[in-house]
Amino acid sequence: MNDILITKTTSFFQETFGTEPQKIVLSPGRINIIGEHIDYNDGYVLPAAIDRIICFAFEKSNSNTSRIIAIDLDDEFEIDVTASMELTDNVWTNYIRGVINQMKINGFDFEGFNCVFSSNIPVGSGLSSSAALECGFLFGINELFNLNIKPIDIALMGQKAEHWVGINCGIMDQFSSVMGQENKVIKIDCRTLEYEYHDANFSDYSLILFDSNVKHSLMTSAYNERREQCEEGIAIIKKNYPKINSFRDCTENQVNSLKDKMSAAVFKRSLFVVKEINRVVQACKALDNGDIEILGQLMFETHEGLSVDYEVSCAELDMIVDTLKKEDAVVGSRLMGGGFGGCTINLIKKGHEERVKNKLSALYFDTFGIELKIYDVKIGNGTSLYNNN
Ligand code: GAF
Repeated sequence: MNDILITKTTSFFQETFGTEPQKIVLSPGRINIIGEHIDYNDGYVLPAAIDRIICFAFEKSNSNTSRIIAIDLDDEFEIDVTASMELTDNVWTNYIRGVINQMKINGFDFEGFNCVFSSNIPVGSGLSSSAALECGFLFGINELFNLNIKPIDIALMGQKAEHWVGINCGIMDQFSSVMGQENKVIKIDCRTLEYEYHDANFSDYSLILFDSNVKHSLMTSAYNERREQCEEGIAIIKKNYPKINSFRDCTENQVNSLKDKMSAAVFKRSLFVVKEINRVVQACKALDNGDIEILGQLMFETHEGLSVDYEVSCAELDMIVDTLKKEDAVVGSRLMGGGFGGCTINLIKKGHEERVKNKLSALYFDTFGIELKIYDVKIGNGTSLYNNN
């Protein structure tokens, strides 16, 4: 699949500019095993890069003008890299503008370029195509102009670009897109940015994504609101327990003791975060020990928390998880990413995948009149240069 994408992108580049690309970059989407809405709460997350990517082809344009072409959208724009960056109505271009803006703010100097890109990461499915776009683009400019930007700074600038576009996201998506390793999940400490790789060995279970194929428009505003509610929650906790600095140092009992001091929403969000941080720690141990049943159980609990306490699920995602919970062959399932649509991540006993897929697809279509999409993903490497010689 990726070979076809690389050929398509490079051929398009050659036909458009009449030259060979000077750099080709592959930038992956991500999954998250567990630890949702935890990155901006200074906790731990357990994501991984996947084998679905955006492919970019770059060359220097030898002027200040840059031309950027999104093949799949049949759209393009030109930009003067020395001009100041403004948000526009054409959303995809804002991610590029946001990255250029960040690079300039951080003092990185570069000239004009031509860039063509194409993707096989589904958009709006919770697989973080936006982080792949930001980080892959930034990685390419870094390589093209030898700017010596460290991988972690690529991730951090990508995150800032996303903030500029309007979502106050945490670091998980950009970090995993840049730092991913084949067959490894990354346990990231989002407070210190320390990280460790763990084998992504799910033993007798296959990792499968079910895409609800819905995207409820609330996402941006609700995401930012959740973040604000968590900030309010931790502020109340700190005030009452001065030794506590973040949710990870807090117990469920301590949150419960502050129920009367918090609004109902802030209380529920805070409780979810404390529980979810503990689940990530347990899940990582379970993965290391090959206890996939325990890992799966924790995933079901995460979904329940995201649905009831964090309120970022929707009827379609709840239906998928509720249906799969009744299947003996499904050991774990939960919504993945920001929520309000997109994918569930599921662990299905090997040999039962096709049966479960067929049954769920039929039921999902009967219930919502919507086609369920299915992705068998593999855990892949982070953003990298592709050598076309
Ligand atoms: C989105 C955000 F971009 C991430 O930072 C993360 O908060 C995630 O939602 C929820 O875990 O993907």
